[in-house]
Amino acid sequence: MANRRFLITAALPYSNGRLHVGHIAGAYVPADTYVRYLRATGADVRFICGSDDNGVAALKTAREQGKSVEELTAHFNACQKRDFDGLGIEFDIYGGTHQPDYAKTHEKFCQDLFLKIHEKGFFTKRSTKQLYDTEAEQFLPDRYVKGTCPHCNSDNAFGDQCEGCGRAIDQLSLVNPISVMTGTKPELRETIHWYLRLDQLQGKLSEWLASKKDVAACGAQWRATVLNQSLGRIEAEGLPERAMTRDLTWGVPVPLDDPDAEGKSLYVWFDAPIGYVSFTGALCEKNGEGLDAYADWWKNPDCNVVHFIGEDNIVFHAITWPAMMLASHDSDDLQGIKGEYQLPHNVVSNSFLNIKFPGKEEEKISKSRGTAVWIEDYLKTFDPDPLRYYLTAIAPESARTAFDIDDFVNRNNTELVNAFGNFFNRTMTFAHKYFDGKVPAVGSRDDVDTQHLARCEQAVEKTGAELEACHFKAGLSEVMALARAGNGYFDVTKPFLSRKTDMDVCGRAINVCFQTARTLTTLIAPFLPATAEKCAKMLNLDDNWQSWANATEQLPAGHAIGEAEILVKKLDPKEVFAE
Ligand code: B3M
Ligand code: ZN
Repeated sequence: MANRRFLITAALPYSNGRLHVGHIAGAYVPADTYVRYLRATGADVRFICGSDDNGVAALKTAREQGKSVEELTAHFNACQKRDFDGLGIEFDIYGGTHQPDYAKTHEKFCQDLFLKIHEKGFFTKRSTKQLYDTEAEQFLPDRYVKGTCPHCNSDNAFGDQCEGCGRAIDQLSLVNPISVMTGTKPELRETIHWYLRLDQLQGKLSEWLASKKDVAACGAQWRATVLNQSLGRIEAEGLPERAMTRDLTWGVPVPLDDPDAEGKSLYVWFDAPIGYVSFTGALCEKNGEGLDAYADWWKNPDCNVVHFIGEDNIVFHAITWPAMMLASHDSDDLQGIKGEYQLPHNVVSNSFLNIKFPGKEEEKISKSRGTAVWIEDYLKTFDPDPLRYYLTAIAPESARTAFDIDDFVNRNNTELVNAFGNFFNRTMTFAHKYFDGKVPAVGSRDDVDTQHLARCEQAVEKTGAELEACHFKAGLSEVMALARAGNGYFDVTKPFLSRKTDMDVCGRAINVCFQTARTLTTLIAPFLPATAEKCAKMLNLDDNWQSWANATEQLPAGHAIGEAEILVKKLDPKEVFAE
């Protein structure tokens, strides 16, 4: 397992608002968990994120808030960075597609790729009709126009995507379009754009996506939702060409020496995924390896690129972005040629998270209706790990789930506190009281002991297998099952009785409890890093305690342990609901 190489990305949040629990459940907690696990196995990993600053989303919000778009995106880039830090989501770099430190490099990467695709003949320049706001005197790309979805009839459809059904939308297909700028009815005007020939790339894309159905052959477990929304969509409807330029000046300028390109930018979904690459370059530069070292990650068949996203981003990561990379290839190979962009090893997507407040029905998370739990607010009162725990335990890995505030409190108190925390607590307390703060002697282990220790070994294997497959919820439940088994072992061996009759027997049981706690510390670390740090400190472990290979390493008899600490706080429902 040593020397595996992974480039992990988490979707670039739009820098026009704060982050809520839905964002975090979708892409960030799972990505961070995966990165931590991979590192524990010895893999060489880079973890990339940053803000998605370009396009209409930020422009629109800046206009509403009376700020410059630069000011707005810088502000939210910093807020989001703080939220991630507070949750222990540790990127190697947090860039931003239009942040001062990254914009130049980003622009260069985007323009280079655009020109390469252009040179390969995968763009058609086409004159089309687009919606134009005569009052604002501008075209209305993407979210600047709102209307009724032609697919699902939702009134919440925009010129790029429907919020109701998640489908990509051609603005001309919107029923009753309205300008978001002025509320007026737009008219059609002629404009020119560059379209990516997805129709010509469709064959290769389907072949590549179909290869992802075979887990053994491709070495990655692709989720059904991702394959359905990509391969399924291609098979059902085929791929039309899509415009990759916009009538906007906020973004990456179209790099063509052509008067028709003037005043136009690259489509935000063209530039955003390239952010992953340009931020990798910036990271390499920061690390003193030089910008070009990005290619060791992106154009190297030995590196696995894995994208973590929410379900509304599937089409862009499993179709458009791979199509852009394929269109840039000189060789005909789908993948595997050194020096060319490598298609993602996996695209891991979660469904949306609903929310349920006490005494109310489950509902969608919505900023405008105020039905969100904001990370900034959460972190003012609570530790990060209870949230990481809950969001993994209820992860919407295959379908929507709900963040239920009652359930959050309840699971924290019954699972994290009563099962996990309590096991550490009783083991630690016992050793301090009766064994002078040291791990007692092994003694002569009986079947119950050896079976329990074998159970620890199995937990390491099973948790690892689940995490390899990006089954985070299942992985966490393996760890929690081991914590409960630890309590079961404690109850069955009854050191609290044997301490009065036979200290050897008592010590033997406590020794096994310490070995279990040692294993649990490594296993919980990818999920709950702050809690695991506390465990490691209590057990007084040496520096490489996170290594997966050492998870069942035995703590020697006589090993001095640290102070007992409260691992997880009980949450008082009254206090939580007051928030
Ligand atoms: N900015 C996030 C979203 O749809 C979008 C992701 C870009 S990833 C390249 O909320
Ligand atoms: Zn719809």
